[in-house]
Amino acid sequence: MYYSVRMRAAQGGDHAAGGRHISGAEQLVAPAELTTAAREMLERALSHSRGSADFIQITVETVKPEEISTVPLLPVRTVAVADTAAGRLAAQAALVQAGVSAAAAAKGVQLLAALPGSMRGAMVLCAVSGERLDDRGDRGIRVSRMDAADKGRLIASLQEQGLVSAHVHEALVLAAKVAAAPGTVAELCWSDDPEYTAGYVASAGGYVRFPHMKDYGDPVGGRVFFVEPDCDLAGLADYLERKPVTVAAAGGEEEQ
Ligand code: WAQ
Ligand code: MG
Repeated sequence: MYYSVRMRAAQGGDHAAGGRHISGAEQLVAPAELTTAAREMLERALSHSRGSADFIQITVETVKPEEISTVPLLPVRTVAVADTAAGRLAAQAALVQAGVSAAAAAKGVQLLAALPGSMRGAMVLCAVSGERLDDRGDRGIRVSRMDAADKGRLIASLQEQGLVSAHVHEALVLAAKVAAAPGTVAELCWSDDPEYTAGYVASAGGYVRFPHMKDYGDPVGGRVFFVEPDCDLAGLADYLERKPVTVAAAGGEEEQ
């Protein structure tokens, strides 16, 4: 048996009552890891650089092993960019490379850049027209019920590549689930943590990091999922929010 452990934290009350998003996290853990996972999420919510949370919700649910499917880990590449403007341009090029139209790629960057505050989930845009397709407002779609099949090994292999921040392995897990989803073409993300300026473009072809996607100190980040024009949005949301997924290196022998 496994547990899905999820956390969301806000300032000024519950997100649903207009609270400002502070932090969120999701893991799939074995029973022996449950209390540690929940404690670490609580600690993260209470000591976040985005501010102090006055609403924290931690949800724990059982997941049957037979419900969990495995998706491939994406290869990681970092593209050096001089500053935010260069990072956002390079990200647009990577989106086009992944199959998003130039207009939709530009629209995605513009929409994230223009956000007045961070959403707690992602917006969904048509990869051809750039039109926003979801009706979730600033809630967006929050991907959940996913984790690395072998977190220790993933973290160790990222460390070998000089990538030590938890942001990277958490984002890689999320991006792998999104890239494997039916109807997605690519994803664009940059962090909402004011001190973390990196972002990425991911698709089934890989995870491309850009060290500067926003200026240091900027607390607004977000995610855009670009989807095929005929994408079944309800099916996509159900998969992203509800389907338990572990992420494993292709050819890896991670235990389930
Ligand atoms: N599902 C959908 N959207 C999410 C989720 C989720 N589970 N978690 C976060 N978001 C959205 C939400 O709008 C946040 O404001 C935004 O993404 C940023 O979230 O390779 O740290 O957790 O160096 O701040 C990327 C680069 C780091 C990592 C991403 O995102 C690297 C990051 P954060
Ligand atoms: Mg954050």
